[in-house]
Amino acid sequence: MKTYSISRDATGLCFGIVVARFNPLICERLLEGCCRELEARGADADDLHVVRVPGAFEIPQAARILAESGRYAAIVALGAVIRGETAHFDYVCRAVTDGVREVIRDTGVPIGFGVLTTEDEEQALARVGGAEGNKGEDAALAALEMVSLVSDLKLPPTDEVERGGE
Ligand code: INI
Repeated sequence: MKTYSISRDATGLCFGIVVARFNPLICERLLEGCCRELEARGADADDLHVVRVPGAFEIPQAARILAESGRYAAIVALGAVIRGETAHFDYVCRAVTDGVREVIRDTGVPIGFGVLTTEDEEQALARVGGAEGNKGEDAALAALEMVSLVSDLKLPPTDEVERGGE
């Protein structure tokens, strides 16, 4: 069996991070987790470029501009949509998930999806450093893994199981 190798080495890579300002306590913790993960994997803090948008609904527009700029190896999208606080929860969730997926499809640039969609703030807090870990870290790692995969998949697989990182 041959496998495609995975790199988790962020050395020398530049990332665009789009973070919503809505639900700031949650979103700032997502951002901390995201940056911590990328720096732990070798990224330079100066290569993490953060753009804050009003809410999750605005994430895809900013992500598209960053992706189309060609400056970034990957984008990370961070936000928190909490059902208890909005009657249009479903619309905002749909807009941000569809929008981010369309940017990936149209540009080919990997985007880690760290937008929480939860029933209440308690569930969101559990996902930014509580019982469920930090989804900002998870989204950053997913984006990083996709950077090498999207180029490696154009070539036949190697026999290596993994390379770089843990
Ligand atoms: N935006 C969020 O990121 N999370 C939410 O929970 C939320 N709620 O509750 O409404 C929310 N709304 C704002 C929306 O994303 C847009 O910024 C707004 O509609 C202006 O376009």
